[in-house]
Amino acid sequence: MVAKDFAYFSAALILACLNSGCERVHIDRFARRFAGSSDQHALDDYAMTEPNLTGHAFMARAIQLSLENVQSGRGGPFGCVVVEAGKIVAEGVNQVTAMNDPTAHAEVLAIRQACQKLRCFELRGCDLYTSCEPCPMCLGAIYWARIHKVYFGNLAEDAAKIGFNDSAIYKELARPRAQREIPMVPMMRDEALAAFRAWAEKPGKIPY
Ligand code: AZG
Ligand code: ZN
Repeated sequence: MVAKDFAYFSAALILACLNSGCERVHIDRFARRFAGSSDQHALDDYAMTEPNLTGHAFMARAIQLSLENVQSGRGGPFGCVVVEAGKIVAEGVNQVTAMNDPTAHAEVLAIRQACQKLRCFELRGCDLYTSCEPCPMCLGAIYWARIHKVYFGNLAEDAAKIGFNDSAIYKELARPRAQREIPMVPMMRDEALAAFRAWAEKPGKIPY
């Protein structure tokens, strides 16, 4: 009987805590339970209610990389880090001019490095911190890599103000194909479909 009363009392207390005032207690327990685990969603729920100080350190590193890249004369003012389980697994800076590669954006290089390091073609569970909102190319890479969450510093509009095309390309994507600045011309679809049919029917392929 005493044990039963105690159980009722505990249940009432927990419910009262969850319903009002004691959300922090619940969240702290929640966060501790998942700390160090790979359950990124649980940690994110926590991050939404508490200032994420480690997140600020990761963004500070991305911004530092962007500034150093300008000072060293290596490339554009962009830096990026990929984070897995609270640790930086890869860093990237813009190297378009240094590498003669228009795709050598900070985010693409950081994603490539992270994939090599983790020996995986996906970065599920990883977060990406970039000193500037990703351009459409990098956003595509981020989606293909299955990055979990993106944090960004400057806006694409800020990049536009100093001469980078990021937001102009976003606007292009919103236009119908035929009205884009670079003409997009469909051709030989039937022939091109052969490889797609072969892929669709291929047994044992590695889907991605
Ligand atoms: C860029 N925008 C971002 N976000 N990152 C880079 O590396 C870039 N280079 N040019 N625009
Ligand atoms: Zn980019």
